[in-house]
Formats: sequence, C-alpha cells, structure tokens
Amino acid sequence: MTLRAWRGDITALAVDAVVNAANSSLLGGGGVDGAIHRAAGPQLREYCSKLGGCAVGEARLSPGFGLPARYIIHTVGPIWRGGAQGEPEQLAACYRNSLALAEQHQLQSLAFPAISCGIYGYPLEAAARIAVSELRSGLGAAAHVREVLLVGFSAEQDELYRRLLDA
Ligand code: AR6
Repeated sequence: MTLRAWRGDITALAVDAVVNAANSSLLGGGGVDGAIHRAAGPQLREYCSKLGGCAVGEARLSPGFGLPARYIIHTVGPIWRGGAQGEPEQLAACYRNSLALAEQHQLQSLAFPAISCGIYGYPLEAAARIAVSELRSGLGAAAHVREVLLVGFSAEQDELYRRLLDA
C-alpha cells in the first residue's frame, strides 16, 4: 500500500477512482467539482441527479464517464466554521467513507483532492493532517486499495503533503 503526494489536475488521472469534493446536492459546483463535471460531461450530472444527494461526511459512487478515471467517489466535506462545530470529525469521515466505498467496489487506486480546502475554507495544514492520518490508518486494513494519491493543486498544498508524508 502506498500513500503519496501528486501535484496537478485530478481530472487527468487514470486511477480507478478520483474523489470529488462535492456539495450535498451532488449536482455540481465550482472548484474541483466544476472541473470534474466539465471533464466527465453532462452524463455525470444526469447520473448524480438520481442519487438523492449526500450528507456531509458521506460518499457516493458514479461512473467516471468522460474522465480517464473509471469511477468518481463524491464526498461532501464540512464548511469550516472555526473548527468547533464537528468539522474535524466530518472531514475524517469523508476520507474514511470514501476509502470504505472504494473497498466495497474492490478498487485499487484512488486520488483525493484537498477536500474542504477551497470554497469551504478549511485550513490547509489541519486538513492535510487529517487526510494523512485517516488514510494511513485505513490503508493498513484495506484489502483492495493499494495506491492513494493526495493531490495538491497548488505548490503550497503539494509541499505540505510531502512534508507530512515524510514525517
Ligand atoms: N484538481 C485538483 N485539485 C483541485 C482542482 C483540480 N482540477 N481544482 C481545485 N482543486 P474546492 P471544497 C483544489 O473549492 O472546499 C464546490 O462548489 C483546490 O485548490 O474544489 O470542498 C462544491 O460544489 C482545493 O485545495 O472544494 C461545493 O459547493 C481543493 O481542490 C464546494 O465547492 C478543494 O477545493 C466544496 O468546497
């Protein structure tokens, strides 16, 4: 099992599943969600409209449609409200439930964006620490998932992941 940092556009990755930082409607939005919907094409919105939404911390699977990735795991991160409103637990649940869904579908490779770290305002380092610790503990018990990429879109995000993964 490997957990590593990768810098770039998540929509370019030919992994089994890319994770989308969605909103609870699952109908698309800005940021990485917008990029994934644009690259996957209109069939994605059509498919997601039948999923009935997704609560914060939960995860749903769709095909990748026009993406090089076979599947998309949509998860909904918490909106940062200062950190005392359950945000760390909700963010940890996003990573845990996305990994569990990948395991259920016997997927081997995944890529995660920095869930909640854009429009939802979660502080980068606190979020990255949660991502690394949840994935490290989850991957120890995973039977199928072999490789997980933590995708940094900015140099700052990428360097942060590399530092935490080296520690
Ligand atoms: N590839 C990889 N990472 C990206 C990409 C990309 N193409 N584009 C942005 N990022 P955000 P959130 C990074 O705002 O904070 C949407 O409207 C970005 O730099 O996409 O969870 C949804 O519909 C940041 O580090 O997601 C929700 O309403 C990270 O992805 C809301 O935004 C997440 O930023 C979710 O907000």
